[in-house]
Amino acid sequence: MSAYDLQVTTVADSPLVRAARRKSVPHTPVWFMRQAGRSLPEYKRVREGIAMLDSCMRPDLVTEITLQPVRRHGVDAAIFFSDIVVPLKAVGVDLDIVPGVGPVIAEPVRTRADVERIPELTPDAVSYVTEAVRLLVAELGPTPLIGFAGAPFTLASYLVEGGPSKNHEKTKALMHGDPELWDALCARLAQISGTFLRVQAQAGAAVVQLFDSWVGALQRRDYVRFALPHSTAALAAVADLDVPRIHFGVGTGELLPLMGTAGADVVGVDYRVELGDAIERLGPEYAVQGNLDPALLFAPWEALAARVEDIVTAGRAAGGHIFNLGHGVLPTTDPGVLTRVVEHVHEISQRE
Ligand code: 1CP
Repeated sequence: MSAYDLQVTTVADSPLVRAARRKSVPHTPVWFMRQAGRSLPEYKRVREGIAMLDSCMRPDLVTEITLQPVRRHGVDAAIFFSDIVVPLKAVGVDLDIVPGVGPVIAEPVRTRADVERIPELTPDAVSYVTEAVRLLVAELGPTPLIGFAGAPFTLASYLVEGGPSKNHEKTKALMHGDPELWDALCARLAQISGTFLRVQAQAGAAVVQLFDSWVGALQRRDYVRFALPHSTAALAAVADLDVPRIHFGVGTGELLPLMGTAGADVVGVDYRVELGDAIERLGPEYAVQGNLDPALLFAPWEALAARVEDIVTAGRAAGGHIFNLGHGVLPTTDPGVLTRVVEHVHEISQRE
């Protein structure tokens, strides 16, 4: 721990929040998407016999699981343990998270009547989220908590396809076949995601991230017409709160500057784009987050360390850089390697 770390007494002054605001930092802040979960033996122990969605509704368990990677790795942020489909479950959509598969929807959404059956989200419906965030903020002290939600396109893909999809064909058929119905669905999803973000921010989350994981499946013009307005609406739900907004998707090299215009302070970059190229495409008004290939955590340390150094160096060209993976931690990752990456990022970014 450096002298600076000892002085950090508020979340607003933490390296993560400062980087998101493009202010100077004592070291490059680092956290990992999907840092809680199956790569950790302590996670597997506490989850034993408890279904994923049930665990998300238990504030004691959510608090413990969210804290596990912070204790173990010394990351610069916690991410709230939940899932992008939790608010859909909360409004009454019949869905389950099937181990090894992901979210599965009992009755996929394909008609106007299906869309009209999805109610708006009210904060009362996710009171367990408010409770868990409050518990966490008290435990975390100056370490910021990141709240999150799924973006309308990605949520719509699960709802329309009925589960995880490679090609998003039913989603695209609906989008192009009945744009009005598509907009009605996504407007409702933007309300749900926006409220979910707002609940977390009002309970004390210091930063929010909107995940549009699968939006890289769209061409630019389709992104502009069918996804961007709805992501903008979701992020606007927290615009009046003092929380920096991170926006991330996979395979979004073509979309990065557009994603910034959705209302992001920080644009998450996936590992398929060189970080320096992403920074050039985005320009100086955004901070960036990323973008180590999660599969490189399986490479020999020398190769991995060299790539970590390249990313830290490239990140200096941005107004703010938050080190992360270019997508989530893979389940078979050695957690010891993650800890070593955190230490390495901190060490090399302090050496100025
Ligand atoms: O540390 C953390 O980040 C944990 C919290 C977290 C987050 C941020 C979970 C727990 N899910 C998510 C977000 C999430 N969920 C996203 C966006 C991030 C990303 O792109 O990875 C997406 C697309 C989902 C949907 C989802 N939920 C999937 C992917 C399925 C697909 O389409 O390929 C899966 C496997 C889940 C289940 C899930 N969510 C979280 C966990 C720990 C699990 C596994 C639970 C289990 O199987 O018991």
